Amino acid sequence: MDASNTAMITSSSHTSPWMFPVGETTTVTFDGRDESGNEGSCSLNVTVNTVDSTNPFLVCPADVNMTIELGPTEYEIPFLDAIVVDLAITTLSSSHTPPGPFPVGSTTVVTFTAIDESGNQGNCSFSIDFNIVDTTGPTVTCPPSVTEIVESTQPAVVTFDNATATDLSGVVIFVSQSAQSGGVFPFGLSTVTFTFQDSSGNNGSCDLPITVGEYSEGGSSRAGISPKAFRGC
Ligand SMILES: [Ca+2]
Ligand SMILES: [Ca+2]
Repeated sequence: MDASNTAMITSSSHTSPWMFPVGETTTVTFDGRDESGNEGSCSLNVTVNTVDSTNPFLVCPADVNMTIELGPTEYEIPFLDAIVVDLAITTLSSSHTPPGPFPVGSTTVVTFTAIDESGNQGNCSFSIDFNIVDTTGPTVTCPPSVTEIVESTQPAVVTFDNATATDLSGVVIFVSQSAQSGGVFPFGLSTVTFTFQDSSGNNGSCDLPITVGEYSEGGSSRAGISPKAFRGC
């Protein structure tokens, strides 16, 4: 505008509204002329600056709840990185690195953290749990096999030790044995079965061979027992 108050814009480098580029400075120029034909111009710089105040958005892997057999104290679990959404470049870190290993007896919470160039932070977490099952029966150890020598093909009283059992659960319950020590066993080969159970109801057993036999003619001593000299097997 000039002293005549009748100046007008004759042209401009940009018109309103104008889409200015982000992060750059653009010079806008206006040309004008008054009623006397005097021309003039002016310019201004337009700079569009961006502000990022939005936290990164993260999508974590799904929670892990894996069923495993009783035994291991830790287990390896592979998993993918979280998905990060942000308009700026972000850096991603995590509290744990796959595949672990991760402890079986407790819950592990894995947290991913993303930070954008403006320092805005976002995070997400997922958990790793193990559902422990015991499907394995106790390990049962039978006492040494027993051979009882008799003079004829008659039953014999046989004694033997008890079986022992172990289980990873730490609990073994005696269930049964098919014959008792000190009982009478028939001539020939018998089997005593010992059965134990763990706290999850799984059974384990062992079979104890009991042999009642006699020397055949020619057998002279217990130490001399052989398949050929000993009858009853
Ligand atoms: Ca951001
Ligand atoms: Ca078991």
